[in-house]
Amino acid sequence: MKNLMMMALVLAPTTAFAHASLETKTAPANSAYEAAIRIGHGCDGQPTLEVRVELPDGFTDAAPVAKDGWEASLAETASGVREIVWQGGSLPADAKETFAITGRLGDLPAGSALAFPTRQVCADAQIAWVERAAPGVDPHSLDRPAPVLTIADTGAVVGAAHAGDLAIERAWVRGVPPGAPVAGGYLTIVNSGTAPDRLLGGSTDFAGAVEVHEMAMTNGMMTMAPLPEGLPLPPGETVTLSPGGYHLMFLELSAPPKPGDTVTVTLDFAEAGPVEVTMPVSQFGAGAFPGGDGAGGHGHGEGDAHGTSHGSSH
Ligand SMILES: [Cu+2]
Repeated sequence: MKNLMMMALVLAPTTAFAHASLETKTAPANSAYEAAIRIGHGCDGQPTLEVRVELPDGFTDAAPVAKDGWEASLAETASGVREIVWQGGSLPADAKETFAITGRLGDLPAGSALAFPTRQVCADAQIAWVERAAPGVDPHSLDRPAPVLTIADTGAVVGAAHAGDLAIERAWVRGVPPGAPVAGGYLTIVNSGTAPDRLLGGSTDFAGAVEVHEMAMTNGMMTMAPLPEGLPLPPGETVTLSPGGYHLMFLELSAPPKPGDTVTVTLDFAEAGPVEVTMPVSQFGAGAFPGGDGAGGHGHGEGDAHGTSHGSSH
């Protein structure tokens, strides 16, 4: 490792380039998190052939997001540092791409910082994005800063709630135009307990009814139907309601949710009971959580015709 560092010091150009950085730089503790690291350039004009990202303490269940043309693996260095390694691909020196790792953030204090030291390996050069700012030092003054995630103040996070062993994350409502008859809601539910629960539905003051729906292909047509028994939440599992899949259906809208607003929804669980969640309202047709951490902006969009298909089916 010492040799690698020496090479980096000798060969890294001193010009300021786009730094390797996280797409989502803040996230709440005790939540799912995708560390998507954007690589902005090669090593001194050479294509990047390998990317290694160290996994910080407090970030668990780490798994690489599959990436075309690359093979990813979890490795452990001799000193016990765990890292995700992408190999086998070649990223041109002038290309920008994202290498992502899914995982979970532990019970970390708000304001704490998790570094994801990142190394780009080229044919005969390397860049080590591993520098950490000392207290009182502006991180922008560093030549090769490590990508850093800051743990958000959970009191300020919309779209999240806890109830017993259930954690609700990234809950949002898709904005609809005035006059729309229905709207969809989406969220992730983590059941970290040992007993099953079920999401039965809910209530809110902007809709006459809140149901849990399932979407399915029937004879080549996308259809949806309420789940009469509710949505099962097996112990130890994470269940996601997302556009094109399970969703909350807000019916009989009295005030269609407007983009940029937040709405309060009480979710009804068979075991955990009622749980109130404040949900941000996205733009029309959005495919992912719009909340304040900038998530969803890197190619995971999953547009569907849900909004329009609902108009006629309800
Ligand atoms: Cu529906």
